[in-house]
Amino acid sequence: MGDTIFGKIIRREIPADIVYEDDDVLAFRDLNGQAPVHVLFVPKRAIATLDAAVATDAELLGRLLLATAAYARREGLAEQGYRTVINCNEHGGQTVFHLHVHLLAGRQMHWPPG
Ligand code: DGP
Repeated sequence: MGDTIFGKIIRREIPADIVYEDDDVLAFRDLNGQAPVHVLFVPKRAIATLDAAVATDAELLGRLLLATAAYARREGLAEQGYRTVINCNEHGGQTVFHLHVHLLAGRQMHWPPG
């Protein structure tokens, strides 16, 4: 799998506004924020898309989601609520092929999305 801009952020080769890090996950603010809070949660070990994930990725994917939820709780976002999004491939709107969870919060979300 080719490297992406998120690989460069993980290796600190380009700057990002990092808000959370543990052994498996890095989180930083989206460059093109769509809500008052828009943070990307990225596994340090790259998986290109959700479609490319396999059974041996289950623990990493679990850690990724739990890190996202714990961050939202710590930041006081959980009670009012938030949205998490994983875009997959072209119709999903994925543009960076290093799987990531968008955490969007701080305003009312609407459904269905456009
Ligand atoms: P997606 O479309 O789901 O692949 O989301 C990719 C997101 O990544 C998009 O919302 C914009 C964001 N993004 C792209 N390049 C950079 C970057 O260099 N830095 C940061 N912080 N975010 C980026």
